[in-house]
Amino acid sequence: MKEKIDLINKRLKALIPLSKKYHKELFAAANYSLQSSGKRIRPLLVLLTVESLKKDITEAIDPACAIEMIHTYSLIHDDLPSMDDDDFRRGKPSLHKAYSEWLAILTGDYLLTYAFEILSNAKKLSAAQKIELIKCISKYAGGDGLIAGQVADLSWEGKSIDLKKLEFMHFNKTATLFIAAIEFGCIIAKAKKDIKEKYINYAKNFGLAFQFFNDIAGNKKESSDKIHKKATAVSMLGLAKTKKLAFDFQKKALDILKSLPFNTDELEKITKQVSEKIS
Ligand code: GRG
Repeated sequence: MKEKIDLINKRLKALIPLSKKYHKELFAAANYSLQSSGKRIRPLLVLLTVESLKKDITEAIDPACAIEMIHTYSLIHDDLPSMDDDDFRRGKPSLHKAYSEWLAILTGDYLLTYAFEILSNAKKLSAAQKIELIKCISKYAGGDGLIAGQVADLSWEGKSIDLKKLEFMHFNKTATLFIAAIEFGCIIAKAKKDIKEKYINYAKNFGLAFQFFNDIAGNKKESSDKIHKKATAVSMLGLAKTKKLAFDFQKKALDILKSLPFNTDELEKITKQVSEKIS
């Protein structure tokens, strides 16, 4: 997996070269956020899906970077004072702290827009595949996807919510980009409809497991969720029930992988990794 992370990091760097133009700080800021200690789970999922479907990953690298840019934009905007107001991200000052609030907003806007440019220019993919990729990410990152999750998260802050609302938030804030990443892999590898459906179901379960494990890890420290009195799985269900649900979703994801007629060892590995620190 390390080789693939290196490929992603190298390409991310190449896609945003440092600039000497009047607005060079935009590109410096984008690099500041992108070249950090992110785990690169979503771009890895694109590459690992393509590889499991026995296709060359070369043409998947740019679409994988596009997803990482969209994820990074969402983190930059999430950290803003008007949203979660977080001073640190990926082990260093968040972008609005290191630069300025206005530049953080514009850098997020740039990464989101640039992701679509990268998808429309992706080499070796047909026009039909590029349209499919753009349709897919527009849906999962859009108003009924990632942004819906963020609206729910902010508007329900400090309020008591039911489990249905928590699931809505988790699904949209987290599972959507996991689904988009894995669907990207299926589109690039031209997977058949029934196979694609199985991969998407795997992604949904993995994404939900990831968010539940994230809530468990966040519960240990003075997290932003606690400061903002946000409902989390742990605050609503307690630690034991949250752990059970997290491991149930992870098991379902792993069972789906096992049912696929491909070598999914690497996807299995990454699915198991997310619970390594949870006992
Ligand atoms: C601003 C539209 C918009 C959305 C923001 C990303 C997000 C939605 C909120 C951040 C807070 C949060 C806990 C979101 C759930 C998704 C999640 C766990 C993000 C962190 O993903 P990792 O752990 O991060 O993969 P790295 O830094 O490793 O890439």
